Amino acid sequence: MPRRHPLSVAAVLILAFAPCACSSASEPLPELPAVSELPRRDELPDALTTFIGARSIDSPDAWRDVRAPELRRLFQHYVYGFWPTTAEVRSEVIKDVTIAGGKVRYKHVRLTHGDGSAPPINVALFLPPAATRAPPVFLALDPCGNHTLIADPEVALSSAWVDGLCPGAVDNKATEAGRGGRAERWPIALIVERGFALAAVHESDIDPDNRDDTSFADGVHPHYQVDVAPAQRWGTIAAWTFGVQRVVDHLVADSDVDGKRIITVGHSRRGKVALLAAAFDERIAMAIPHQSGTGGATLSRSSLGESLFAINGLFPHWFNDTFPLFNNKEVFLPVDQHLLIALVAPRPLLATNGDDDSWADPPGALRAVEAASPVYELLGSSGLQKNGNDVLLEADLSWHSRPGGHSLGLEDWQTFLRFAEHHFGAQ
Ligand code: GTR
Repeated sequence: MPRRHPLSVAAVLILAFAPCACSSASEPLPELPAVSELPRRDELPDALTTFIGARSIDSPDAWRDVRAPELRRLFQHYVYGFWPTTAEVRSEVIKDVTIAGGKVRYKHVRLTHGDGSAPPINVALFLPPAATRAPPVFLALDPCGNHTLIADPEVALSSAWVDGLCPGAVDNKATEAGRGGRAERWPIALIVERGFALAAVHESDIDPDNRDDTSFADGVHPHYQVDVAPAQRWGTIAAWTFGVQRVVDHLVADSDVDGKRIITVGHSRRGKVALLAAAFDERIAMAIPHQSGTGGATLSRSSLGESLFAINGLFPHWFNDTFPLFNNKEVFLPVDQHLLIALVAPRPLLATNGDDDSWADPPGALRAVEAASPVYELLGSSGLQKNGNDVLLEADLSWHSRPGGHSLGLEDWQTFLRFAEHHFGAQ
């Protein structure tokens, strides 16, 4: 029998708005040119020169006050779309028990947000059962539901839309047969044994990954009004980022985790979100985008891997309706992805890769972290550190590639934990 935690009484907590270094969706952007009027830039846009006025950025204050806000606006305007800056979040503890033979504490927290009309976000918090201090927490999206992360009947079965390829999926609904179906990607017992927590969220609670989103029909989109032109509306990656920020709203107020040591981690399309959320929200202390590829940690200007033409064609709902105008015209982008990495500086960031995962373009991600490093250095970090071709894993800004292809597994988590332990100390 699982042990019921003394705090298991359903408790509702209304979170105060935590200060958030988020973008403002309401600022007018009249000065940003149409895509057809942008200058060609064959080289990567320089991190330390402004787009407007070509001003040189030579101090941390100038970075924070001028260049970083400009970059966030450029990324929202030309790539991801604008999402709501804040929303009121209410947290309800649905269950708090120990599972996995007493090795893991599972706390199910349900978040409602905004006017309460949007679907709730179900957070599965997996915690060390006898922590003497609040643990750092990995925050991650998964496509198939929290019940697929560990085979335990205590974990709530998702009621949100699931892709037909998810374990146990029947007619795009989760079933009991899917329990633990993705457990090999999530070594929960190891994560908590090393003194970390994991906050997992089914991405469909925020926005189902389907093409309906081009009409903004499902997920969070119809529940929030963002006052921007249609071409700058938020796509699914921005919607997921908005949802991750609402989970951060909860985590910074939950005394069971260390709200000052939140790590966004994600694989592939969810790696894009792990990076974007950290770039826009300084409450996130570390980012580990894993095999995040195009629109993530690799360069749009890279000729390797997935092109903008491919990603915008296959996934028209991921970005805003301006980004496809750069298909085969990447050199006209006023930003590139090294600048999204730079927005995380000086917080630790590790871009992980697989040697055979050429679609996600590991060399392009290495070029991106190299080009972001001057911003880390400006902000007092040593940035990327190399010895010849070898990248020091433990540096504040790092890149790693292991043998193998496009996957998430135990070896990757060993790398994530090594990086996190180095920066946060063994727990
Ligand atoms: C691919 C897509 C990539 C990556 C990947 C994934 O098909 O082209 O950008 O996001 O899906 O999420 O697994």
